[in-house]
Amino acid sequence: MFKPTRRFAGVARTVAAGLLVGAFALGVSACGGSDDDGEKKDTTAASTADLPEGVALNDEEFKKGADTFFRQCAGCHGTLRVGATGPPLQPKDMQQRGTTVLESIITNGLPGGMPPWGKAGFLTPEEVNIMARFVQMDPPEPPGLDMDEIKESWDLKIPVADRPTAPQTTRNWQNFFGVILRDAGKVAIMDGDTKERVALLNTGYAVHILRSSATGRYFYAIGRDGKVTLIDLWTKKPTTVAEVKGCIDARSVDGSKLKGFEDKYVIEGCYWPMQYVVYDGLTLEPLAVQDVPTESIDGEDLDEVRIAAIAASHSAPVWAVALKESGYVAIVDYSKPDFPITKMIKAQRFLHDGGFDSTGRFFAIAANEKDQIAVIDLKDMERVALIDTGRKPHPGRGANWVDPKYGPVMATTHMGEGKMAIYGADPKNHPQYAWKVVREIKLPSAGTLFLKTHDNSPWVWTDATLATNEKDARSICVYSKQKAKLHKCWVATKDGRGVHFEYNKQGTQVWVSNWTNKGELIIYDDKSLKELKRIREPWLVTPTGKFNVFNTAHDVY
Ligand code: DHE
Repeated sequence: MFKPTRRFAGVARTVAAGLLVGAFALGVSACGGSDDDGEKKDTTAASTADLPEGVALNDEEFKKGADTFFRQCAGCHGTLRVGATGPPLQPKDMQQRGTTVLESIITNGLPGGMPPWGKAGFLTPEEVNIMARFVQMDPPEPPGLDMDEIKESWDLKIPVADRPTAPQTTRNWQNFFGVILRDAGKVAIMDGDTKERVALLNTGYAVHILRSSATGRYFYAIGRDGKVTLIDLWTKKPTTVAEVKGCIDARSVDGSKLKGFEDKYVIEGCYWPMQYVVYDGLTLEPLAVQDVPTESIDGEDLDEVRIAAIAASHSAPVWAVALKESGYVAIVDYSKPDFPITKMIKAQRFLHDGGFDSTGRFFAIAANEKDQIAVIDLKDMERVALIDTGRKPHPGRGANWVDPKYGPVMATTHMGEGKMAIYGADPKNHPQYAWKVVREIKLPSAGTLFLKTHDNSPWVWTDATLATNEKDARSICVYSKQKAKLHKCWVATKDGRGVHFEYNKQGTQVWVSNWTNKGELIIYDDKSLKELKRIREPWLVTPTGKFNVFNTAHDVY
C-alpha cells in the first residue's frame, strides 16, 4: 500500500512535459502574478497518428489547448483526463463524440456542473474548437518537481529574527479577512472592523485558498501554480515574508495546529506531481517531499492521484490528507522525522472538499463521484460512515449547528442538484441520528459550491455559483436553523456569480463575493439580513474565497 509513485524524473522527460511547463508559463504571464520564467518551452505537438480527419492540431494550437486544459479543465477532469469531479475524457471516447458535439458541450455546458465556457465568454469559438480537438488527442505527460528544484524556488524575504515579536498593528488583526483576487493572482487583506483594505499582496497564479496558522498570525496562500505564500499579519502592514513552489499544480495547504506545534510546519498538497511537501512554518524552508501511494481503495494502480482537501487536527500531530483518485485519506504525522504517511484510511473515490464536525474528532469529506460524504474518525483512525447525500456533494468545509430535533448536525450542499442535506453528527449523545441524513432542504437550483454558518448565527447561507440559470447563479439563500426551513433567497449581485461566505470573528456579519472582473464584496448584517456595505473597487478583480483569521485558525464553520 505504501508503494512509492512512479516519479517523473526531471522536467524534460518527454516533449510533452516541456509543453506543459510552457503552458503554465503562458497562464502565469497572462496574470502577471508570478515570477515563473517560462523555461523549457517545447513546441513539438503530440503524435497525430490514428486521429480522425480534421482533429490534429498544429504546434501552436496544441500548446494553446494544453494551456487552456490545465487552467480550466484539469481541476475537474484530471491532468491525465481520468476524471474526478468531472467525467473522464479519454481520447477514444472523445473521438466517438466528434468535434461538433464536443464544441456544443464546451460552449453550452451540461447540467451537473460543466460550465458553459463558450456561452459565458471564457472561451472564443476558435478556442472552443481547439479544445474540442485537443481532448481527442493523447494528453501530454506533465513534468516532475524534485527537492532541488523546490529548494531553488524558496525565497525567504524576511528572516524570523527581523520580524516583530508582538503585533505592530493597532488594528484588530484577528478579525482581518484574506480575500482572494483569483485572476489577479493577489490577496487583499481587509480589516473586518473598518472594512478598509490594509494590504494588497502578490501570490501564486489563480490563487485558490488561504489557511490561517494555528495562532492566526500567518496566512498561507496556495496558487494553482503550486506557489505557497507566507503572509505575516503582525508587521505594521501585512507583509509577504516567504515564498516557495513545491508543486506544479496545487489546491491545498495547511499548518500544524496541535498544541506545542503551533505555526511550526506547513504542508502543501499537489495536484501534480503526486507528492506533498512539508516546510518550516516560519520560513517555508523545504524540509521533506513525499510521494503519495498510487493504489486505490479498490486495489487498482493509478497513474494520477491528486491531493484534495487537507485538514489539520487540533488533537493529534497529524494532517488528514484526502487523496482524490485513490479514495484514501492519508494520515501524515508531523511529529515524526520526514513527515511520513502513518496510516491510509479507506474513504471513497473521488475525494474533494470537507471539514471537521464541531468536536474536531470527525473529518467529513465529499466523494463527488459517488454522491457521498465519507466520515473519518481521527481518534480511532477509521472510516465510520459513508452517507448518501445527493448528486455531487460540495460542502466547502461544511457547516455545524445544533438542530432543534436532531442535536448537533453537519450539512452539505450539492453541485448536481438543488438540495442541502443535513445529517446527524453526534454519535455520543444522539447515536440514532449519527451519520444519517435527517433533513433534506430543497434549494432553488443545482450548482451550489459553498454553505457556511457560525455558532452565533441563526442561519446557514448557501450560494448557487454554478447554476446554469444566470439569475440563480447571482442568488443566495439562508436557511433558518431554528425553524428548520429555507427562510429566504434573493438576487445578491447585478453581474457576476455569487460565491463563498465568511463570517466576521463575532459571527454577526457575513461577507459574500460577486465573482466577476469588476467584482464586489457584499457585507450583510447576519441577524437582520440587511445589506451593510457593498465594496466595489478597481482592485477587486474576481474575488472568490474569503478567510477570517480567527474563524479559519479555529475551524469555525
Ligand atoms: Fe476549489 C476548496 C479543488 C474550483 C474556490 N477546492 C477546494 C478544495 C479542493 C478544491 C480540493 C479543498 C481544499 C482544502 O480544504 O484543503 N476547486 C478545486 C478543483 O479541483 C476545482 C473543481 C477545479 C480547479 O481547476 O481548480 C475547483 N474552487 C474552484 C473554483 O472555481 C472556485 C469557486 C474559485 C477558484 O478558485 O477558481 C474555487 N475552492 C474554492 C474555495 C475553497 C475551495 C474558496 C475553500 C472553501 C473554504 O471555505 O475552505
